Amino acid sequence: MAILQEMSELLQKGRAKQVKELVNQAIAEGLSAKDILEEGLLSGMGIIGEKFKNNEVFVPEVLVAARAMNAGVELLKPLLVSEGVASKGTVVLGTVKGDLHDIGKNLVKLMMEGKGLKVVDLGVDVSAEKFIAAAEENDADIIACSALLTTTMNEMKAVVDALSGTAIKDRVKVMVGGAPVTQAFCDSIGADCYTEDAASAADAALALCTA
Ligand code: B1M
Repeated sequence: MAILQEMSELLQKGRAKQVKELVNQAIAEGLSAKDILEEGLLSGMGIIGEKFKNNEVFVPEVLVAARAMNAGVELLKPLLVSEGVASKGTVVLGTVKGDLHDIGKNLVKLMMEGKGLKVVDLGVDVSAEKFIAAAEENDADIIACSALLTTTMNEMKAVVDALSGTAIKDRVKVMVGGAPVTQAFCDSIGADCYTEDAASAADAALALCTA
């Protein structure tokens, strides 16, 4: 459908105002919210995510594309609820206790939302107890922890340890990431999944939720 292709292309260029106009036009033409979301907005965000992963675009381009996506999604939200488009899974996301860096975490959120996942963003300086409580409250599939400091990355072990003592331990996976985090660190603390960047985190989260 030409209008959805155009929407995807405008989103990739970060043209929020034009994306909103096209979303309104598509709704007026009777397209379903699900098709507008998946074939227009998420398709554009998916292409940006791939380009980001391959270093073809950088943080500023991702942020403007994400803003355009959010503008479009806002218009669709009421329709999506009434059409009953199910979320593909729920992720509780935050930057770990003692750590205030949130730019990467926010990108992870945008990319995950771009994959159709519901993200409960706990913000920064999130304790292990808060991660667990939010996962229980929101019936989450994944707890996703970001850390940018070598002094705070060990908080991720606290999250894994706290989860192991709960009733939800078998159905909730722990994902970890952030500049100092590595696959070896992930393995050493018993977390379920490490990814290097936001786009890979979104791919991995979707795979975990739909496995
Ligand atoms: Co801070 N800082 N900072 N800082 N800061 C770093 C991280 C540092 C490497 C700078 C340096 O010394 N070269 C250094 C850490 C050293 C270390 O521990 N090894 C550092 C330090 C020391 C500090 C303070 C201690 C400085 C001080 O006060 N003396 C202090 C700590 C405050 C605290 O958190 N308690 C501090 C403060 C700050 C600011 C507040 C000024 C600001 C943060 C603003 C904000 O986030 N709102 C800041 C910034 C901006 C940085 C740098 C310059 C940039 C970080 C960033 O946003 N990068 C950083 C140096 C650097 O990285 N070049 C630095 C862009 C972002 C897109 O990348 O967050 O890595 P990143 O996210 C990536 C991946 O890591 C991944 O995806 C993203 C991209 O796709 N990813 C995940 C992230 N989370 C993921 C989760 C996943 C998967 C992937 O799954 C769940």
